[in-house]
Amino acid sequence: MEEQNFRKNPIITDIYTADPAPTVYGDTLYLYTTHDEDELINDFYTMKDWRCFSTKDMVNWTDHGVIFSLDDIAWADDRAWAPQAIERNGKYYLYCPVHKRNGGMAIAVGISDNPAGPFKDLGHPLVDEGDWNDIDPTVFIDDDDQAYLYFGNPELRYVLLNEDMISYDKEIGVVKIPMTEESFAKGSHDTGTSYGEGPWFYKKNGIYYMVYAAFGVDKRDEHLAYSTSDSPTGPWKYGGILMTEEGGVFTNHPGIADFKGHSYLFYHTGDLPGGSLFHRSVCVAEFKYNEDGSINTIPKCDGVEKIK
Ligand code: FUB
Repeated sequence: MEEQNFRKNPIITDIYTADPAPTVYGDTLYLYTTHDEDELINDFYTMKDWRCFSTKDMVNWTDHGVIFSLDDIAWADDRAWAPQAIERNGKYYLYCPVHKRNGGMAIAVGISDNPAGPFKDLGHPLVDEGDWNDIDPTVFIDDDDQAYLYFGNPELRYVLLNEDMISYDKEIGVVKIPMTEESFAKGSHDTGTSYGEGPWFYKKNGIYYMVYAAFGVDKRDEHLAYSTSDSPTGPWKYGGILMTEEGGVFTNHPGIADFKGHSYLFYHTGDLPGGSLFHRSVCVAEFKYNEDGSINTIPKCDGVEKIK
C-alpha cells in the first residue's frame, strides 16, 4: 500500500466530532473530542459521549471509541460538551461539562488508569455554581505543581485544584476574572468583550496563554482569539485573532499542542458532508510562534504533514 504522508482535514470522517482537546503523553498525541449525533433532538446539540483518538505521526490515527458517556454519570442527563484531559501521579482525569438532572450546567470529572479510558465518574460535580456558566473546563499544572481549572461562558473563571485533581481550594473558591477590553478586546458577547467560551490555558517559554472562542463586534459566528499573561491568574492582555470566523458553523473551539517539535491548533468546522451547526468536524493546522511569543492568525487549512 502507498505510504500516506498527509492527513486531510477533517481528521475524523466516520462520525461528527467537535471541541478538540489534544494532550501529549510520551510519544503519542491523544485527541479527546465531543460527538455530535447524526440525529438531532429538538434541533439542538445532541451530544451523549466523549471520544478519543490517538496518533504518533499526525497521519495515522487509532480510534479508541467511546471513553466516557452520560450513561456513566448518574447525576447528568444531557449535553456531553467540551472536555479536557490531564495526567497526574499516574492517573488520567477528564473534565467534562454536563447538564445536571436537576437543571443547570456543571463540571464532571472522569478518572482512569489509562489515557484512552474507560473513565469512571467522580460521583458528583467538581464545579457546580448553580448557573449556566460552568462549561468548557481547561486544566493546567504549573511548574510549582499548582493545578488550575479555568472554565466559563460568558465569564472566565477559575479554581485552584488540589493535588488530588478531584477537589479544589474552597477557601479561595471560584475566582472571576475581570472581563475587560484590555484583557479580551471589545466584542459582542454578554460581558461586552469578545471572550465567548472554550478557553485553552497553557504556558510556553514563560508566557501564559489563554486561547478561546470569541465573538467579534457585529459578528455572528465565533472566531478564535488569545490573551497572554506573565502570571497564571492574570491580569490577561489581549493578543489578537488566532483564526477567523469562516468555518461554516456558529461555534469554533481551540485545542493547542506541541508534539515532536511541531505546534498544532486543533479546531472544528462544518466541513464534513452533511455538516451543520450541530454536525461539526475536528480539523488541525500547524503553526509557529513569533520570537516574542505572539501568534499570527492561522489560516484554516487542508491538513497536516506526517511527522516522525
Ligand atoms: O459543543 C458544545 C459546546 O459548543 C461547547 O461546549 C462549546 O465550546 C461549543 O463548541
